[in-house]
Amino acid sequence: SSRKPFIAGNWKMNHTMGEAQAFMEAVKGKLPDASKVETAIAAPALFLAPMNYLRQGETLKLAAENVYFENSGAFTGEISPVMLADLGIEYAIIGHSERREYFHETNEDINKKAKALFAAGVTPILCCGETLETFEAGKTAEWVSGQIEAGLAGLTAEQVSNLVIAYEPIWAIGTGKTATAEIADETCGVVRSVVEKLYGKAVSEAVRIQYGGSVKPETVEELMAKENIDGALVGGASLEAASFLALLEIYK
Ligand code: G2H
Repeated sequence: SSRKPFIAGNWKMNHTMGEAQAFMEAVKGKLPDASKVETAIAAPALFLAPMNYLRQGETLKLAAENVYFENSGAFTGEISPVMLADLGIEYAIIGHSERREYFHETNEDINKKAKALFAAGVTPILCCGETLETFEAGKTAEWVSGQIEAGLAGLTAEQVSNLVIAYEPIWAIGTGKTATAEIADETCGVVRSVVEKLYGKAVSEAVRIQYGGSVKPETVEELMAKENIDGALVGGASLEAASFLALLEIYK
């Protein structure tokens, strides 16, 4: 496809600032050509400002792992889309399954976050995915379609063209069980067909859909070769610089 692959790390709640700095120093000058692949790290909010400084001269993009949907005000502990935009942070993950599960985020919250991010000029990475129970009941397509429809409600075609969606089957997250490339591709195809139904062919062909869930340097090539998979959202295998660079080896 004409979509540029997008490999993003998701550090979750890991690393110290010292470790983050060591990572940034280790990837310096070693990222593949940005015309072949887009790369990003989603890091704890606390590290984003220093990482933004440390990445100068590199093509690495930065992402927040979460954001609130208001731009300012009495929301103790939250960070806003305009704060991210002001620093030059390009992306924010929204609706990761861990936030849905442990922090009770709803599709409605996630939709508000998507709108607020676009308004501020930050691109959302909207996550979706089903539990093992839903997968085994054969209800993956229905479940993921519902999450996407609710997450996209009220967004414009132009916004959705620029959006990144990450399909992460919950049963494959951090468990070492990667969905087979066929299953991952099939569900990413379902996501693309929902976008087509809502916004038409051109938008569905522009939207980038990542796969996430135990992606490793050994599995990335087969996944990225699939028609509907445009990138990866990688947790564990993005923490160490050597492993992150190994994920990108196929684009050297
Ligand atoms: C899925 C993924 C990153 P991991 O949550 O978003 O993590 O690659 O460790 O399964």
